[in-house]
Amino acid sequence: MLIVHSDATRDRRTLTELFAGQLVAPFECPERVDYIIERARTESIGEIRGPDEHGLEPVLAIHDADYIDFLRVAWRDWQAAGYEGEAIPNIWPTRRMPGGPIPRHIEGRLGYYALAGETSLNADTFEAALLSKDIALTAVDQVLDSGAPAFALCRPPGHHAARDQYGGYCFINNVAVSAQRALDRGHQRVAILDIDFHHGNGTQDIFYERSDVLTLSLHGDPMDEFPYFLGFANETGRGEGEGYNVNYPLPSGTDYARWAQALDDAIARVRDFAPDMLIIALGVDTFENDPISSFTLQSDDYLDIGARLKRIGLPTLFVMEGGYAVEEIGVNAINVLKGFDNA
Ligand code: OKS
Ligand code: ZN
Repeated sequence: MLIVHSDATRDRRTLTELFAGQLVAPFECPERVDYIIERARTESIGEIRGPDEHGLEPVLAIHDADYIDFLRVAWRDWQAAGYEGEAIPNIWPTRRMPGGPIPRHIEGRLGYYALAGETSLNADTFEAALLSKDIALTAVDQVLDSGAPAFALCRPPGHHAARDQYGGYCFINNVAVSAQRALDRGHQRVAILDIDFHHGNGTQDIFYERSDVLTLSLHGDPMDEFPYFLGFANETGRGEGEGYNVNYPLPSGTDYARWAQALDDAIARVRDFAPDMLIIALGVDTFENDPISSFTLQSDDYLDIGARLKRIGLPTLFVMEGGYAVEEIGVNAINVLKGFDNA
């Protein structure tokens, strides 16, 4: 399978994540990609190529222009305010004060555009987000041109990013931008199946009122897990999109037997939809040793996941999302691709 990768993903290295009341070294770190690419080489998964620049047009087909402008200038404005740490939001337009204008001050704008507070911005963030979407777009173009599967080794991830919000380590929604690209290049229907431990809230929200993109997500029950405020089973789409969003919230401790039942149900829904292309939001934070998640999948289970996805029989794009058991992330992510290729 073709892998799209860039060493320049290493250039996003924030120093801080707000976690458990402390600033810690971010879980979403450059070494994640090192382990995956090293494993891809050892296992001879296939050609590894760099991304092509795709510009902003495919991004603006999904994200609001004012949001992208904010990402472009956020670090400059944060520094201009005299702040010395990395940029972290600390106030939000919550239930009791929604509806006002977008603030002028960077502190207010951070809260306006952030959906959560763990993710720091620094001088490298915007470029890193652009590189990540170019990796995804290069990979989706390959699938569209060849029909063969591809893996976009994106970093930072994307599935929490909404049309005008960042958070959960995500800035540009790589799977959403890729799905829209496929539609703009002539596809009628695309399915996005999110198997990351966390609910793909951004992806759901972006396509919630549309019937040309079926969104499905298997994830930790938002009653107990990030992003807490979206991802429930009764969220099935709205208007034209009614019936085109499917959530599988699963309890803490979910093992592979239970998880795979949900996967098989999701696969049946994908088949019924009969899309032209399948996009997998591939997180491996479902792994038993993941430091911030609570499912118990084991490394061999990822081979079986890949095999089940292959049997759907669709042109398939894999896009990297989460996974923080860094030393095992290479084995787990590459096992999905191996399982797919060998089925
Ligand atoms: C708050 C938890 C932050 C979790 C961010 C989730 C990142 C991820 N301490 N999304 O798929 O992996
Ligand atoms: Zn995740």
